[in-house]
Amino acid sequence: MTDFSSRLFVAGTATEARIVLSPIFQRGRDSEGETLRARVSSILGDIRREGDVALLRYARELDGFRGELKDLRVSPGRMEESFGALPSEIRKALVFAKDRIEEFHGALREKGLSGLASHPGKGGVLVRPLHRVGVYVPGGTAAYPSTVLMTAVVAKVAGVKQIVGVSPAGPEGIPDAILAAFHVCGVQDVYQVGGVHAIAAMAYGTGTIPRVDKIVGPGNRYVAEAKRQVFGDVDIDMVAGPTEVLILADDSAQPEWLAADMIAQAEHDTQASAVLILTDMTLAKAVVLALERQISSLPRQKIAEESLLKFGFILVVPSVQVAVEISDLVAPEHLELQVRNPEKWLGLIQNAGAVFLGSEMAEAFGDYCFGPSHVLPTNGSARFSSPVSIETFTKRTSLLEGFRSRQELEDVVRNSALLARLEGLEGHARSALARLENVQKEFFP
Ligand code: HSO
Ligand code: ZN
Repeated sequence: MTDFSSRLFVAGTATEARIVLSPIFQRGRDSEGETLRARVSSILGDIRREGDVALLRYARELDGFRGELKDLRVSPGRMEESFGALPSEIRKALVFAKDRIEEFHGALREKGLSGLASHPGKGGVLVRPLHRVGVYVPGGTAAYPSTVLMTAVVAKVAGVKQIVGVSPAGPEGIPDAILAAFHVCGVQDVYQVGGVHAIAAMAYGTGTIPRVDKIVGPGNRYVAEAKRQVFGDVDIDMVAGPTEVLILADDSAQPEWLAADMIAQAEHDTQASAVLILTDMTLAKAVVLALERQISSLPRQKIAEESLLKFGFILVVPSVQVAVEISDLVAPEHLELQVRNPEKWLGLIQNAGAVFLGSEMAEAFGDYCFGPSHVLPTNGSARFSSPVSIETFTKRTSLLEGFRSRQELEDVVRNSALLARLEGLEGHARSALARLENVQKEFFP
């Protein structure tokens, strides 16, 4: 039986806690970085120069794909079949999740995030959906149908016209569950190709895969680096890192639920992190025991164990106030508030991808069915970025229209001309002045 008592720590202040938690800030920052960047850059260059020829070569070499170029595209019929082959309960669960995601984001759209928001005489902003978006779905044990829903459904609600899906082929092609999820979202253009070459194909376009306006979705370190490098030629949602949860608990929390939520995060990946911060040593000890008991029957025990032993922390602090300070330093992807009156603490929180209020609200609800996208900022990036939402799939155009009075026109003309001359741009000054004859005279005696 694994002993998790070594994961129990005490910290008096947020600064002390930061030192204890330092391993989680080091994740993914090792010496391999240079080599990885160079490898990614060379694959991107090959696809950019050679298009389909390089795409097929890399698909065969790196994904183990055996077909020809024309076989890269998955037929819509095949996706429908994959959906039909699932047990009816699971089909219903996919549709249930899709409906809830649609409802959640649809309600936000109704609140005025789209359309023309114009103030008379001031212009405003025009909001338009992106035309074509690429959804990347990782392969291997991180091939989640839920991620298809959490990106494609949101894009659809935002009004994106065309969604291109890519996912590595693997020995038997893209897993049926992923294809079924694409079918549920009504995505027609799916290609069995993954990795850096798939990102490159969507960023630059090849004969087979069309160029998209934005690439979204998680991926391994290569995919994350590829997204970082193509950014500028195409937009990206974020550079995703390993997933993480931070749970704040007071003595009202239940040790079994706390342990279950830590394990749920840790089972994702050996680099995943689960941090529990609480004010009660007795509860902390109960969680250690609950972890040991619960993990022993977990199918992904090995992964969860490795993750918890490296990046799992049960940290006892003097107050919820200190716990909140620590949370803001970590800026976690998921923050659970398993405390009394969670709303009371919400006001103090600045940095988190998603907050789960109250002990009833398991993070797993957010992964599947609650409604917001589970594609969230990781690795501390909640300090400056946001979850995937309809805003991810829209862009804004500024509008300038109309003056409310002649005085306003004169002021704008005169001050524009002054600033233009300050910059040595006489052409700009004249263009502004041309709009107002009598002001012009004043400037051109
Ligand atoms: N917790 C992951 C999402 C996920 N969980 C997918 C289960 N499937 C990152 O937010
Ligand atoms: Zn999850």
